[in-house]
Amino acid sequence: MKNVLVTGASGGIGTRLRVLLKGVYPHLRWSDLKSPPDLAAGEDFVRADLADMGQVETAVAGIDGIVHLGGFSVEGPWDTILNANIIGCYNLFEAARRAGVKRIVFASSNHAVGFYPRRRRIGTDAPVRPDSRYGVSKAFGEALGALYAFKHGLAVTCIRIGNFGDAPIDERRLSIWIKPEDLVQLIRIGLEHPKIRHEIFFGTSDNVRGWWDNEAAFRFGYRPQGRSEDHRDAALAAQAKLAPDRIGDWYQGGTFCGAEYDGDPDLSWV
Ligand code: 15L
Repeated sequence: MKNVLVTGASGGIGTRLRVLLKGVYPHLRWSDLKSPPDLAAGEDFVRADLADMGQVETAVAGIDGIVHLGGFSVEGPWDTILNANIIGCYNLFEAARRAGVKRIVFASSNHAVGFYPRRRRIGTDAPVRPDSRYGVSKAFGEALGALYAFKHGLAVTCIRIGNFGDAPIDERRLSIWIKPEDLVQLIRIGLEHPKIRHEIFFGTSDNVRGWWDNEAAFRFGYRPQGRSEDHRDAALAAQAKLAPDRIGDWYQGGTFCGAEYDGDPDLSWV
């Protein structure tokens, strides 16, 4: 990979990647709706609204591989999700195909499967169970990725990111936390491994409380370095300050599941 585009450059993960990916690829281009405030001279930035195909085409021109972080990163109104995450994701894949881009790493989310109870361990072969319109948009991106991989020959890697940060911030995040460097490892597998067609990985570190079987990622050489248990006391102390959430505490997706919930009050059989 010579020319790599990262969308969502101004978001939390994008901001961190601007540091962690420095020097990894000969040419990095960054894109977002608004320019990062600390953009350095010489950094290649293209402003693009993902909902505008023309702007996306400009952003992907001359690019070999894309890390697609762009879009709306939490639950939102349907119009917002539709434009940023559904139309935006379609525009990105379609513009990439037209431009001859070879690889896409798609930032999916744990919220594509958030409605599995925490007592269940799931692999990437479990059917999606989105916990929000946002989660549905991530399942859509994974499906779109499969279409472009198998029909058009792109190499697509979908990373169901758990919670990205320097440390897990509560009990749920002890199960789903990913250390920034571990996410970089997964992204690099997606951009560089010779045997990728369409893969789904869980974006999680080495968490003994994890709910996910990440065998697919391990097969491609992923060796996470972060261990959430090293941060257990601080995370549990933070958890103790949170109010109980009957639905959110039961399901893997947490508060995304409890929000707007008017489903079955009996959780014992799910
Ligand atoms: C996500 O997908 C979000 O982008 C992030 O803001 C967190 O809410 C994370 O999931 C999480 O589940 O902790």
